[in-house]
Amino acid sequence: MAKSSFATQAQRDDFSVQQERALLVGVYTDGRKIWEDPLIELAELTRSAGARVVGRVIQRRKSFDPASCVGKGKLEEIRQRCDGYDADVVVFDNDLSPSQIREIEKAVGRKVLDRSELILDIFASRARTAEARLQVELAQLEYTAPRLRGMWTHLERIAGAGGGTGVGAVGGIGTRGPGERQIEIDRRLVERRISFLKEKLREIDRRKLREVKARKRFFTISLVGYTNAGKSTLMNALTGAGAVAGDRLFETLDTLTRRWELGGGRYVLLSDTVGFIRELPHHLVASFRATLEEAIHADLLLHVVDAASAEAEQQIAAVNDVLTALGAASNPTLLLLNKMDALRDESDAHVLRSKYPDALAISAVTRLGLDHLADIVDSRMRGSQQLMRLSIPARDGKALNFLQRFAEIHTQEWEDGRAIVDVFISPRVLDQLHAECADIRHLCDDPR
Ligand SMILES: Nc1nc2c(ncn2[C@@H]2O[C@H](COP(=O)(O)OP(=O)(O)OP(=O)(O)O)[C@@H](O)[C@H]2O)c(=O)[nH]1
Ligand SMILES: [Mg+2]
Repeated sequence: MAKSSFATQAQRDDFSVQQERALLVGVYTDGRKIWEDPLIELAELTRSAGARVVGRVIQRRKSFDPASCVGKGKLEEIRQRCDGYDADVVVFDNDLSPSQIREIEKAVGRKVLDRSELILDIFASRARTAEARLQVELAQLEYTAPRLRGMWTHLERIAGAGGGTGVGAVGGIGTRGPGERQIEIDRRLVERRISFLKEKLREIDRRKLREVKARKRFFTISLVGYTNAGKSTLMNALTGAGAVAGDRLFETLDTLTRRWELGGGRYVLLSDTVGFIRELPHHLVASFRATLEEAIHADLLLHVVDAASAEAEQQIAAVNDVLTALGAASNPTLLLLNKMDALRDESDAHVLRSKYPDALAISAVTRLGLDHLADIVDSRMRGSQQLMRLSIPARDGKALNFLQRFAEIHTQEWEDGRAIVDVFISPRVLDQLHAECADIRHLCDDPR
């Protein structure tokens, strides 16, 4: 984007920061807990969005300035630094209101983005499937629409075409500041588009739930964790899935489910999904609910941690916050301290291990600890199974086949046209069996 001496509305309409020179600004009040270098993560996010970080400004204040977040003096300093560094865009670590953004843009003469807009920009550039695109567009409309003025031309076009689903739909739009009447038209077009997207996503949600339910006969496991913790790398190491892994934040946006063979013919279904981040914009959490549905319904969550990161503990806490927001905080979870091969200092691992004694140390790259992980998962799965004796009509091949696939048959005998089966079976699979085959008799628990 060409740099100009002051920010016009046209600049605000483009939320991409590709290849731009970015100045980062963090404003922190006394009350807020500050990490060692509070801008490390914002720098990572900016880099992941394709921009170059050219400078940083940090301000500690008693409270945020309601008009422009930072004070007047600091605004002038930011402007000077932008000139000095030849910056195109100023990225704030804080969430800003639309009027704050306008104030700051006026003062510094550059496009200003806040942290949520930056994350949305990254999501938009990564969205590949139709579902992820719809989810990102909805989040963008809900978050950025109040921050835009000149989006109506574009929306009119997509509304007229029956509603396209292109991401970036919100970017690259008209150039003028509309009057009051136009703003009213904008608002209605945005609302119409939002309800269209919501209805589409509800459809997807219903389909997802059906899929998740259909998998209920299997033991299901979801990988969750901070972005860049190594979930996709672990997924590949365990299942050979070919999930895209890379050293960028939010590499994965869609859920991928694969069979993970545990040995002895037993397997579970493993899902890899979108990574979490501290203060994940809540519009994104809401929009990505369908994608995260897998995590909510899994029998076991594997919480993958980048143990080599200096912020490992804060990241664990951030992931737990998102799980709580999704209603999955009490799901059975196993903590995995990943990247053990990359530790800078053995004592870091020692601190983490003593804080989380139940965690398992692994490396998705060197495969350290992965056999042990499979053993633990196998015993968790078996732990949910109980031994019982069932009687099934001998001619009901479907029921016997079902048992062979989803439970573990211990012994099987034939008696008066019925199969008497001692079987290790989970309560869920038993429910399923009852639902599918009418004439199942439960003879006794643990016949040993
Ligand atoms: N040294 C080392 N690097 C690892 C390990 N596991 C993953 N990585 C690296 O960490 C980076 C991120 O890995 P991903 O698997 O893409 O991480 P992710 O959790 O799927 O990230 P998102 O999809 O962005 O949420 C990649 O560069 C991997 O090569 C490990 O055990 N050791
Ligand atoms: Mg990934």
